[in-house]
Amino acid sequence: MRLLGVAAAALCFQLSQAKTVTYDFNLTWVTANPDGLSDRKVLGVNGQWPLPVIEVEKGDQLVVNMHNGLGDKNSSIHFHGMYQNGTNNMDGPSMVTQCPVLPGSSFTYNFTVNQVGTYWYHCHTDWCYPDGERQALIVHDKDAYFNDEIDGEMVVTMTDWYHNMTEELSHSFLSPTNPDGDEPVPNSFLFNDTLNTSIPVEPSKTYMIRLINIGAFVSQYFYIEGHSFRIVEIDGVYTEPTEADLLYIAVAQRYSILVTTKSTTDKNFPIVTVADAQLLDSIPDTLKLNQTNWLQYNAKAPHRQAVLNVSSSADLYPFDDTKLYAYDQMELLPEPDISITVNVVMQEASNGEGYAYFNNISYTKPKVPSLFSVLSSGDLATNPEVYGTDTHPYVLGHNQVVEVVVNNNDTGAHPFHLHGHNFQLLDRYPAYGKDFFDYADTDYRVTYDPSNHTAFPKVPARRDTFVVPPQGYFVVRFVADNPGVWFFHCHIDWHLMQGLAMAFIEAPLQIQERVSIPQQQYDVCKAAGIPTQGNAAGNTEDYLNLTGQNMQVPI
Ligand SMILES: *[C@@H]1O[C@H](CO)[C@@H](O)[C@H](O)[C@H]1NC(C)=O
Ligand SMILES: *[C@@H]1O[C@H](CO)[C@@H](O)[C@H](O)[C@H]1NC(C)=O
Ligand SMILES: *[C@@H]1O[C@H](CO)[C@@H](O)[C@H](O)[C@H]1NC(C)=O
Ligand SMILES: *[C@@H]1O[C@H](CO)[C@@H](O)[C@H](O)[C@H]1NC(C)=O
Ligand SMILES: *[C@@H]1O[C@H](CO)[C@@H](O)[C@H](O)[C@H]1NC(C)=O
Ligand SMILES: *[C@@H]1O[C@H](CO)[C@@H](O)[C@H](O)[C@H]1NC(C)=O
Ligand SMILES: *[C@@H]1O[C@H](CO)[C@@H](O)[C@H](O)[C@H]1NC(C)=O
Ligand SMILES: *[C@@H]1O[C@H](CO)[C@@H](O)[C@H](O)[C@H]1NC(C)=O
Ligand SMILES: *[C@@H]1O[C@H](CO)[C@@H](O)[C@H](O)[C@H]1NC(C)=O
Ligand SMILES: *[C@@H]1O[C@H](CO)[C@@H](O)[C@H](O)[C@H]1NC(C)=O
Ligand SMILES: *[C@@H]1O[C@H](CO)[C@@H](O)[C@H](O)[C@H]1NC(C)=O
Ligand SMILES: *[C@@H]1O[C@H](CO)[C@@H](O)[C@H](O)[C@H]1NC(C)=O
Ligand SMILES: [Cu+2]
Repeated sequence: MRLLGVAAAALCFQLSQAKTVTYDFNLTWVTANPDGLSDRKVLGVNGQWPLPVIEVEKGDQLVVNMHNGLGDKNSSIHFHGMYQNGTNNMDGPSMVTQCPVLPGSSFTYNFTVNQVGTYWYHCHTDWCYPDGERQALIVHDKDAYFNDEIDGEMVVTMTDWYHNMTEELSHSFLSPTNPDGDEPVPNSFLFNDTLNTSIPVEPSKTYMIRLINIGAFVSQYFYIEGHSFRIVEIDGVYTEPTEADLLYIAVAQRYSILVTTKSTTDKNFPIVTVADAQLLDSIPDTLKLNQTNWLQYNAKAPHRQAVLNVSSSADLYPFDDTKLYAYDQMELLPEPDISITVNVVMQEASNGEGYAYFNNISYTKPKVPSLFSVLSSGDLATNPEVYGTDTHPYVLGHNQVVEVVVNNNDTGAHPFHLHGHNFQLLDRYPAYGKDFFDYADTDYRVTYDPSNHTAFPKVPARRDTFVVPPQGYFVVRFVADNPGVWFFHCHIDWHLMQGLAMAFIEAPLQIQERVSIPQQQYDVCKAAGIPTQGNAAGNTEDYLNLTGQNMQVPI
């Protein structure tokens, strides 16, 4: 009780200097046609789509009152990149930290934003964000080191786009007719949820452009004809200002760039995005991979389509984010207390469907959200068995240095995201560029050798989503200083559907001390018929008896 009093006093102090920013989100279906090719049902907010950009400042309390008015679809919201330090129950992934919010139920997200930069928010229940429930979340920073240099800022999203509902596509995707797990091929690619956008600019000014790939699947190359730029932020982490002219932006990644405009206004310049065709199993004739939008100096001047002088995406050599050193100079973390090595494997299971595995486990939802298992299991919470075998749980000790090595046995690149943290990138192979593509086409695979690796950088790049290259590896580290259940998963939504995920149960005894669940969240579970106590099998008598737990399809 006394401790609570102290915490409340500290909070009041904080609130006195910051404000509460409240959004009321009534989720409803609306019709949209952003590519001009097909009307479709999209997941809107208060009858509108695209969704509102959430804008806050560091220190603000963000409150999103979400009501599920969809009638026929479950939902939730994940605030991608937010640490949710002390508010793990506001993180959003269904069956990890909360129950799915059924039609007619409401869930209030409420947390303090103690970080800055470019983020996004999206549905995290049964693959619903590709249906439209995703948008930018910007945390403005009065103290950003580059503020003096910029005359204006803007946010631009990019995404793949499907004409069918995700659920409909999932039926043919996870099916014995698709044993290789070929991902549905998008129908188009959007630029800020539309096409043919002209971004008006003035001459001799510097703009910050916040770029976010809010897609379900496909990475995109980005460049602006005739302009280079400086990268200053990746995923909420300021970088040393770094000159570049071509980016590779995987789904969930963000880049803030400073673009200085020319002094003349006679021409407009194509802003070019190119979908990474390497990820696609087939490319229909109707699919336009290259998009032209414009940096518009002069509305009356021609808006010319870009002419790509490359034959395929393999000829593009994007800036490698391994080399984006963190501006705060945070040094390489020390030798890890725990090192976890997983191998990414995509293969056909015994039922003929294509699944994805970390080692031999394909993530399978527990019967009780893992956070609720932590909160109800007492001292047994430190025992990974409580969380079930196929949630692939790792229990991390408070403040341990954690290393994760991901070896990729698959020929595709995968962007891996960790909730509740960002991580340092120590090593990655092969580098962006030609090898990155060659590796997708050969039988050659390279796994990380801890006794023979290139020197780790003194100040590594840090972000919350890193790409593991085709048939290569990456090595990342983070400190377990944020008690919570944190999902670690491939951000390609199709691959998450196939089980390419695992759960870090970070400092469970500290979670029990810090996290409390508002009554409304228990009500949401009750409405969903999901228990809020027990182990992964829902057993409240014996937390080590997992009889009846959900299991993956046998390999
Ligand atoms: C949400 O929107 C629907 C459709 O407009 C409306 O029927 C419903 O009353 C709204 N619910 C809330 C809680 O605002
Ligand atoms: C974009 O421009 C192209 C070429 O001018 C045109 O065919 C297409 O309909 C436009 N699409 C949208 C959504 O404005
Ligand atoms: C919503 O979640 C509940 C509980 O997990 C489940 O039974 C139901 O099938 C889900 N509804 C939809 C439309 O997916
Ligand atoms: C949000 O959380 C703060 C801190 O716990 C609390 O004071 C406030 O009442 C909450 N607001 C809502 C709308 O739940
Ligand atoms: C997508 O929708 C179209 C039109 O309704 C339908 O013909 C097609 O079978 C659907 N595709 C998939 C993969 O579900
Ligand atoms: C992109 O879309 C968002 C949301 O609709 C809007 O707020 C923003 O201004 C757009 N960006 C540009 C550069 O037009
Ligand atoms: C993209 O641009 C390249 C280079 O001009 C061209 O070869 C290719 O056909 C384009 N692809 C599409 C789908 O427009
Ligand atoms: C493509 O054209 C740009 C200038 O328009 C040039 O800088 C670049 O080197 C060219 N790339 C190739 C592969 O020719
Ligand atoms: C890796 O992939 C190769 C080729 O697909 C396969 O032969 C091998 O068994 C895989 N290794 C593992 C550990 O799954
Ligand atoms: C260490 O790695 C390098 C580069 O991959 C390789 O050429 C070399 O043979 C390796 N050395 C040993 C002892 O494995
Ligand atoms: C979480 O908060 C604690 C202080 O309560 C701090 O030591 C830790 O660094 C924070 N972690 C993150 C990821 O913000
Ligand atoms: C484990 O739980 C199941 C029911 O959930 C029960 O039937 C079984 O007897 C229990 N096993 C042990 C060893 O207690
Ligand atoms: Cu993936």
